[in-house]
Amino acid sequence: MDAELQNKLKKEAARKAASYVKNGMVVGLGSGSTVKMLVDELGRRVKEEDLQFTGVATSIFTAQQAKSLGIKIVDLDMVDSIDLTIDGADQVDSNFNGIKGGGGNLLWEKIVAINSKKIVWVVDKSKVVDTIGAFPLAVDVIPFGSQHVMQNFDKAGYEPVLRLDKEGKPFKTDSNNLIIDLHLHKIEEPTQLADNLIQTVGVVEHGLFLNMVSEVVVGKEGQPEILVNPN
Ligand code: ABF
Repeated sequence: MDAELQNKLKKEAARKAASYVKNGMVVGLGSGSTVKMLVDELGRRVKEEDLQFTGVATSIFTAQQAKSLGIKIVDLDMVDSIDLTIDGADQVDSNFNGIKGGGGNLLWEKIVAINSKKIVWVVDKSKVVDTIGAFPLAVDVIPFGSQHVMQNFDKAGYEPVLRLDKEGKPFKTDSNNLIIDLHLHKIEEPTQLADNLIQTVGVVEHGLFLNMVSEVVVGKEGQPEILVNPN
């Protein structure tokens, strides 16, 4: 899919999801380029429709973007719960299992997600797959002892790669952690893998979001398609 079409489909999904936000809501705002379009649309609604809601951001970038558009942003610990979280995803399968973390924000994204009553993902159709795994699986690890975690993953056959930033230095998350990307190609047993990863000492969180999402808004030619999780 060419970049222009992909952006068009992302924007349509983002616009559709933005319509879910109502006055008075506490809304989790995800990360990534699709959510960037969502936040732009919410900012337009704040300005033109006087939409009033409270945002909880899943990244420093999202918080800064939202504030610059006049959206009220508070820390997660300032709210009892989140009514609706809208986030992006790198892949999602028919069991509503997803891979997130391509942007390195999976830790805050998952913390916000587990404190949300409803989770909606906005994706373009290229993200919807039969089996997740072709997209590298991000794992958030603390720097202390991370080389030993890498060796552990290597022995397990996960093909780990330490994520680097644009200057070739180890990428740092908003919590100053590191990201190890696993190249698994196909993840047939995501629950087992998630258990293995989270039990690895030094791992803070991983990018498997299993059966957490309530709805997926899929940008495709014509109207966006809404996939509703029956579970
Ligand atoms: C974020 O959105 C990440 O979890 C995920 O990697 C990213 C997808 O980005 P994009 O919308 O740019 O494809 O939530």
